[in-house]
Amino acid sequence: MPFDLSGESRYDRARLRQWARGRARTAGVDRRDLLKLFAAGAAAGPLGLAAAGPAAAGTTAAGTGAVAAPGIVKPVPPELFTLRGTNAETNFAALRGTGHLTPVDRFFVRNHTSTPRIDAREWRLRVWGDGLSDGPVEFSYDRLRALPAVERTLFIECAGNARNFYTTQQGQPVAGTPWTLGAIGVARWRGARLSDVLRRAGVARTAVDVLPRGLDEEVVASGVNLGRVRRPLPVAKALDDVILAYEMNGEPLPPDHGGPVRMVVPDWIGISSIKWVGDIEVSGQPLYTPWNTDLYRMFGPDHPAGGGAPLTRQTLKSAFELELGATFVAHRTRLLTGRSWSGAAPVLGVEVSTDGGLRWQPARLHDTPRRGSWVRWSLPWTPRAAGPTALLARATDATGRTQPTTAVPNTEGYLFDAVVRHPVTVV
Ligand SMILES: Nc1nc2c(c(=O)[nH]1)N[C@H]1C(S)=C(S)[C@@H](COP(=O)(O)O)O[C@H]1N2
Ligand SMILES: [Mo]
Repeated sequence: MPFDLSGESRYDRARLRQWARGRARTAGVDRRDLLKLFAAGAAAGPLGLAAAGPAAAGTTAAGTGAVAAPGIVKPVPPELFTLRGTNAETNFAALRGTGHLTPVDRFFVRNHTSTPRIDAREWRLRVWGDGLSDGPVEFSYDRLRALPAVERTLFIECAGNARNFYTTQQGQPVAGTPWTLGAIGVARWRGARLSDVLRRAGVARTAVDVLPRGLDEEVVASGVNLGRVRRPLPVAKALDDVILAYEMNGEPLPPDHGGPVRMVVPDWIGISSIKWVGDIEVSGQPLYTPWNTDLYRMFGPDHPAGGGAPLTRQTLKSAFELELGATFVAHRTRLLTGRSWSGAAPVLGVEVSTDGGLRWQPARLHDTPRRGSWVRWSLPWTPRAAGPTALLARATDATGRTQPTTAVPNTEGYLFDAVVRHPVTVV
């Protein structure tokens, strides 16, 4: 093990106070190093993570014509994906005509390093820590599959999805992968309940945090080793609705999406859903890693000094199944289609504007609104005048929240929720 996480727990109370004073070490990373990286990293992305991987250019596998991104196993052809460093963003236009679920061949991939190949027969999940009543417990793949299975349709969405619109639409520079709207996918996940695993492992009443950790490579950002990807979950969420998934859309979980087993944390930002999970620490003290301290919190003038609380739920968004800059022919009717989703509640209504936001019409919904998933919608449009215009879609969820015109900025560009102005040209 690269560093001793039990040490983290032991010293955590002290570190919590140190943290407030800016002196804590977190999982082997000196906070001063993180802050230095932060200062240097605005262009490179949070902690330079976006720049840590190989160059963005894909390589063509000889003879197949299929493009493989660095570190991604499945083909990521340009008609389905836009490559961004070690990541592949789903082209929303490629979802047109597909069903409610995102097919695996077009589900976005967000890798801090690269996809590891893990044999299910050798895979083990170790559950350990001072938040268990007894010693560590190990689960094999077969033992996990023998537990009662649950199946749910849920989105996984990166906290930075739509980050690029802070810049292109609001003129704000932000750090991180410049996703447009395609860092989201909806799948049918099947797996064991994390609560069943934790109960069998003997979670104690004193447990407060549950820290799953990935088996992918340690993340090195600008020379600082952040360790393996890991982010604590409060025990209340861990015992509520979290799934240890081994199937995606009816198939064994593919390597790029965390196979053989990943966490799926309903409604929460994508980083919570740790892929290739290899161990879970159950702790009696709050845990800190770079992923809940300097990353995935809101920083900037509109947020509390020292940053907001660690991000949990996703926000509200809408996307057209259309390329940015698509061309329409005047007086010819076309069906505009798209999807809207919210981390807070089912989406109850979607309005569309085809004149840059002056007038709005209700779109027709094609799915029963459900928590944790998106709704597909459509509206026919017959453009009249030639020239450039913007298409807008605005969702309202069951909490009554509607997408705003502008999103409150934060330095790392998380949780963009504003209505996106989708540029098109009528000819
Ligand atoms: N082990 C591990 N888990 C991980 C990541 C990672 O790089 N390593 N990336 C996280 C992030 S930031 C997101 S948005 C989701 C993406 O899931 P996907 O690649 O299946 O779409 O996985 C999360 N889980
Ligand atoms: Mo993410």
